[in-house]
Amino acid sequence: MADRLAGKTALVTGAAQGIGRAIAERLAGDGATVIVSDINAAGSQAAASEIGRGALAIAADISDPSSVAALFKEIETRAGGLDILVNNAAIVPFVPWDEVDLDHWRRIIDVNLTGTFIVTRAATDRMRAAGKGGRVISISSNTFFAGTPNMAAYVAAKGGIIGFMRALATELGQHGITANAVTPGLIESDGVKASPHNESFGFVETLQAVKGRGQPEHIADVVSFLASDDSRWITGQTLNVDAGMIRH
Ligand code: NAD
Ligand code: 4PL
Repeated sequence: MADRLAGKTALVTGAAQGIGRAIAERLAGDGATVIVSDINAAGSQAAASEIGRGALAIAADISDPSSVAALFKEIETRAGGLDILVNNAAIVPFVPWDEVDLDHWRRIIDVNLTGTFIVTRAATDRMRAAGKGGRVISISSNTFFAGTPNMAAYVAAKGGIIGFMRALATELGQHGITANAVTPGLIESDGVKASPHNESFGFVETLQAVKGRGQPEHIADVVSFLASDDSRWITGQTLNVDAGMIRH
């Protein structure tokens, strides 16, 4: 499937590490010009230079409208148009319900859900203006189906993303733009490895139909398909990628 994305430009948010980084690497391998964006400027620079293949690093905070406006200005100057948006950036918290206060709730909704809106607003406006269709792929989570503990605000934001992609698909289908959500199960990303979630792999594996530890590449391979022309008849959908932990 080499070069299935030749001639396309893709923006991946939260791509300095973890799942976003693996997605950026996979889309670059598919021939896309990839914009590696992250709030961590040094990390996005390092990831882009390691990925090579013309990948560009542009730092941005998805929750800050002026930062996102600057990101899209840079994309226009350095890459031209945008064909594929992968909304991956998010905070992955571990906060028991008794510690979920309003500040935490607002922060998680602001970054994980409203940040996804801010980037998607700018990206789809440009896709429409270019008149060449497009792909929006948003990384949700199977915690929305499982009701996983210690992340109530996160689970709510991830459900919001699924609803957002459904509505966006309805409104933008007429412009040849598809919008889908992907719901990974537990993945051994940089962020998870450094958090209490790292203790959950044993239990989660007992729930999986296919055994093993979820890796960022398991998600990147599916995002590659959803970014490609092969997925043109799929929109408004939620694709669960969790080794069969959830069956629905
Ligand atoms: P990670 O913490 O390893 O990486 C997340 C990246 O997002 C980091 O580089 C971080 O700097 C960046 N980021 C955070 N806030 C940002 C902001 N405001 N603006 C721009 N960038 C920002 O996380 P990960 O595990 O690779 O998760 C990636 C995505 O996958 C997230 O949407 C997460 O919710 C989702 N997900 C992860 C898992 C898992 O088990 N790892 C499971 C399901 C879904
Ligand atoms: C099953 O999205 O999907 C822990 C942490 N366990 O972030 C997730 C599962 C976590 C998940 C997630």
